[in-house]
Amino acid sequence: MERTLIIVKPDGVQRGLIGEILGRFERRGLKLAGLKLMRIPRETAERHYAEHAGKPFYEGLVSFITSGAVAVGVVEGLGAIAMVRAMMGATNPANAVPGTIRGDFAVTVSYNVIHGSDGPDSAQREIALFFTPSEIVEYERATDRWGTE
Ligand code: D4T
Repeated sequence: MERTLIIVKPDGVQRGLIGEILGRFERRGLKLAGLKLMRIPRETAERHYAEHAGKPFYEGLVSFITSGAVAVGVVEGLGAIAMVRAMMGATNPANAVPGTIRGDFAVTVSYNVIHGSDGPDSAQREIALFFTPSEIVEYERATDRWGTE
């Protein structure tokens, strides 16, 4: 089992896409292990995007992600990290294939609707940044055995 962090960014929340996006993960068979609506504090955003510090788009990125409400989730499942990335589509929505979240709902890289961790290390780091251990919920769904080997 893997866990990954997703953020429905302020543009996705403003456009009423929280349910659509979370619904895609649920319908795929992935499980929500954590979920919250929040306004990200600037310090948390800076830590989240630390790898981009100094890049030309960094300031805009931090002010955008802190500009409004976001929905933050922990998504769990077999191969969840790569699966969520594939479902998100390319970072630049111009290159995102139709059927992906960005390919269906986004046009520009600055407003690309969703974030998802890009690997096991970033997933672990990002989940710890947004969720305390007690906010991650371990539970069984009656349907879990229909989607696992
Ligand atoms: P996130 O981190 O939001 O899931 O996006 P990705 O993992 O797909 O892409 P990323 O880390 O390379 O970029 C982080 C974030 O910065 C915005 N961005 C990126 C931007 O505004 N201009 C740019 O030129 C790039 C490369 C979009 C996503």
